[in-house]
Amino acid sequence: MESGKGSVKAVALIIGDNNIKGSLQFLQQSNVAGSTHVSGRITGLSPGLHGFHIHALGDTTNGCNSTGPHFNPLKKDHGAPIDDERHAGDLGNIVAGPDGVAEISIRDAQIPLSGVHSILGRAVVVHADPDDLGRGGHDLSKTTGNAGARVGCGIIGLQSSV
Ligand SMILES: *[C@@H]1O[C@H](CO)[C@@H](O)[C@H](O)[C@H]1NC(C)=O
Ligand SMILES: [Cu+2]
Ligand SMILES: [Zn+2]
Repeated sequence: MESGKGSVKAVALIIGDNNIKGSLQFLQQSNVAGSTHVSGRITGLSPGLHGFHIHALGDTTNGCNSTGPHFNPLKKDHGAPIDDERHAGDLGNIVAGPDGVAEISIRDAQIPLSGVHSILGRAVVVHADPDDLGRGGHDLSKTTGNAGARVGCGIIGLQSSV
């Protein structure tokens, strides 16, 4: 893919429980105003849906548990990617097949790689359970989507744009 002048690229290596690992690429293209494309794959997951978010901190001193809450610069409630009421970091769910592999391709307008709401230096986190997208009626639905344990994560770092 042509990255183009003025685009910004980032990468996150996912490491997690058991054999969970992966590599994600982030691309913000100068000619696609206000959106970032996230692509890649994560392996070693249990089959099915897994909550997938940008968390506020790039701190893995206590594994994925120290990456803080969902990235939420606009002080909103948790929701689905398509909702107005959502955390910027709410990317919904990824789905792993029977082989435990999730292929990821997400385009989202609230996760820029530049500017005051940049996600650079923060963490991408994959959870044990499905994100209920704020609709589950659980105590945690409006804060975390009740997505359970943090089974894998990686820090989003700047990559060469060349
Ligand atoms: C992270 O928190 C979970 C509870 O949500 C706990 O089971 C797990 O042991 C913690 N991991 C680390 C590395 O502290
Ligand atoms: Cu999360
Ligand atoms: Zn959230």
